Amino acid sequence: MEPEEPEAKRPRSRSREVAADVPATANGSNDQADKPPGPDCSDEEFQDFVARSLRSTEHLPAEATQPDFQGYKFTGSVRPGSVSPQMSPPEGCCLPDYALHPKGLPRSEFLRSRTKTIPVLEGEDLAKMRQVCSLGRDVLDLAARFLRPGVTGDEIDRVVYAACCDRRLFPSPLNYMGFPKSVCVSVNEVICHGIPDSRPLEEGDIVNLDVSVCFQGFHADLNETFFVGQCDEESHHLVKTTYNALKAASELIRPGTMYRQLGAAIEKEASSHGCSVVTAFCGHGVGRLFHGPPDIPHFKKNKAVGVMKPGHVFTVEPMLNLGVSKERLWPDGWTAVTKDGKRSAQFEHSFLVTEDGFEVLSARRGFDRTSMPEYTADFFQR
Ligand SMILES: [Co+2]
Repeated sequence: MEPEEPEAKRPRSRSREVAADVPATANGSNDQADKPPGPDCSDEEFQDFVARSLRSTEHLPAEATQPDFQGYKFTGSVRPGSVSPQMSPPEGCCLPDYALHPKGLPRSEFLRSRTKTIPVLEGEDLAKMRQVCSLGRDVLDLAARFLRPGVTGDEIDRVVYAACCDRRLFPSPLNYMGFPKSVCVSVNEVICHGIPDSRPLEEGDIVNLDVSVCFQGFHADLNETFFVGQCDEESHHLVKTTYNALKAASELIRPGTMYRQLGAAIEKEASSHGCSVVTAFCGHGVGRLFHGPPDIPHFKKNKAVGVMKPGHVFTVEPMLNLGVSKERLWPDGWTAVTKDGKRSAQFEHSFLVTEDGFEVLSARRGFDRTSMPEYTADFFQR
């Protein structure tokens, strides 16, 4: 990954105006800078934060784009809304190489993944990795607090963007391989990579928020699936099983475990509860690269290479479906949906391999980091 892009090379951006409404974080010039509203702030502070997030981007050009879905046969009931224009990178953060690339190509990933060597993080690098994961957790929790019926994906995206600006984070999905937004919002039958758009969340939806952020050259990656109001029993079953599949895999993380072993634990949990596992998307190494080695498939009998060693950092992010495991891609080139239109859920953590087990780098604040807590629907109820 290329470090900081020289200021002069940056395009004069809309976010310069956006930033005017966001507390300055440079040189401690603003008291708020050190303490942007966190996920546990008071209701009043939170409302202020949301209002500021939405206000700071409302002057963006109104014209929105919609890829051509004419004649497309949808597999389920979710329909795309319109997608507002892409934001410029937040000011003052360290940009990954794809941030300003015309097609968002991550050259560093192409170069380094050829070696297949899994980096070992220690010392200052590991400290930065811990820090970015905890900041990523704050961003996810802030966005999750905002969820309710009527909120649109686009509004969630603006809240995530503002939370990143406050913390001098680059939202990793922004322009990655051309992705238009700062977060993935995947509703119901959308498996992953849903583009935030004008569709309002509805009572009974399940929604996955996949937050990835970059701080001082290190990426964090985590996601959770939430219940919007009252959801049906099947959805509760799916979300719980998916969480437990990630937890089952986590229990194998320690030095000496082969990366290919995780898939069997996930698939066992899924199939014993009548769910299927998506095979098209994998967990991955994370750190200086948003996506690096190793690949971590979530299904049994996979051929993943590598053995866990202390200092390895990677994601596990199983996607489970109520119906078949196969997916289809929307004509927008991103949105992956289930082939039969039935619902899909996902959970993801960034894990560090320690001397005798693992640390959940993206754990919720106040929870033990050496194991995942037992599933509680309340965690995810909105
Ligand atoms: Co990931």
